[in-house]
Amino acid sequence: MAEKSPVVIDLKFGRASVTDALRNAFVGRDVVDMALPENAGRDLSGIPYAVVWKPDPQLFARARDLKVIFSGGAGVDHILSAYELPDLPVVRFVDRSLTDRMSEWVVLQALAHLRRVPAYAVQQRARVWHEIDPQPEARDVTVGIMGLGVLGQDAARKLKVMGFNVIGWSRTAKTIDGIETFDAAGLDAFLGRTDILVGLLPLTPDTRGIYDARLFARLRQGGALGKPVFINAGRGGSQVEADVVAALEKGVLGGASLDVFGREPLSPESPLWGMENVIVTPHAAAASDVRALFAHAEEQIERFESGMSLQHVVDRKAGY
Ligand code: NDP
Ligand code: OXD
Repeated sequence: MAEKSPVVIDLKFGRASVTDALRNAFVGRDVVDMALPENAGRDLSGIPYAVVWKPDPQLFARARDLKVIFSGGAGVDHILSAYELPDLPVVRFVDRSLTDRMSEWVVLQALAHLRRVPAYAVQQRARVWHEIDPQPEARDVTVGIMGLGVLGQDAARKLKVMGFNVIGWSRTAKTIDGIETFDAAGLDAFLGRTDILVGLLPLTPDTRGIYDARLFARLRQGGALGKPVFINAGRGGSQVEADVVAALEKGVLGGASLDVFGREPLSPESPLWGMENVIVTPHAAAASDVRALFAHAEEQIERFESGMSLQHVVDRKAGY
């Protein structure tokens, strides 16, 4: 019998990464891994902690003595919008490695569109040697980030290092060195200045469908890239996919990089796969490092058990 309180995990991640991370995690605690067949019908009462990513809908009813729920990712829409959750603290995953990898993806996509990577890829397939003109610099282009939380702020700083002019928009006003920011009321002004729009918003009732035709029409036309570009790694539910396709077809958008989709995996029928100015990645911008996730949960459990406050607790009313 372990001397510390047990943990239940229900993580729809790659199995190998979970098994590997469990070897050195939660020392002194029993871990009930719901992916193992022998735990299917197990009594989950008396377990105070759950670490979950897209868990079984029955989990929260079965684990009725939970005290804290840990999200396996930075986003919490996978549980807040899909389950009748008990009124417990939900802690989201905030992690250096996840943040760094998201910023790598965002900077990569912004540079790819700046340096015409999709167009050169087409030329390469056709064995065409042709230098595309003009070649704007990062400093000629304004990247506007929607969502200035942990991920948005880090991406903003790293885009700035690459030379982009960076502005940002969030629900509440922010002060970030070297970056002009806009609050909710400043959306029009923000969009009118944006050449590359980066979506790093959580999915909530307020942000569902926010990237739609009306929004794309308000982005700056005729900037250094000619037409605006849309990059989204927040959540697919925030984009109206038909509007993204239409905006690309009509030339309201000049290109897009999409990591997230309303329905994942993206349907093989989606026109987005075949569009030459679109880069699609399979919700891979910043996957959770499972070892880091367990270390974060352990740290928060230690805090909780020693009477300190939990960190990164979700505001259930705001939805993130
Ligand atoms: P945070 O909670 O730290 O930041 C969220 C930001 O969005 C805040 O600036 C917040 O404003 C802003 N925001 C929320 N609602 C609104 C609104 N209605 N209007 C304007 N701004 C709003 O989250 P993170 O930065 O850690 O993560 C952001 C999202 O990235 C996650 O929720 C997840 O969906 C996604 N993600 C995607 C991954 C991938 O691999 N594709 C990996 C990890 C995360 P304010 O500052 O005023 O509160
Ligand atoms: C997350 C994600 O929310 O990977 O962490 O989408």
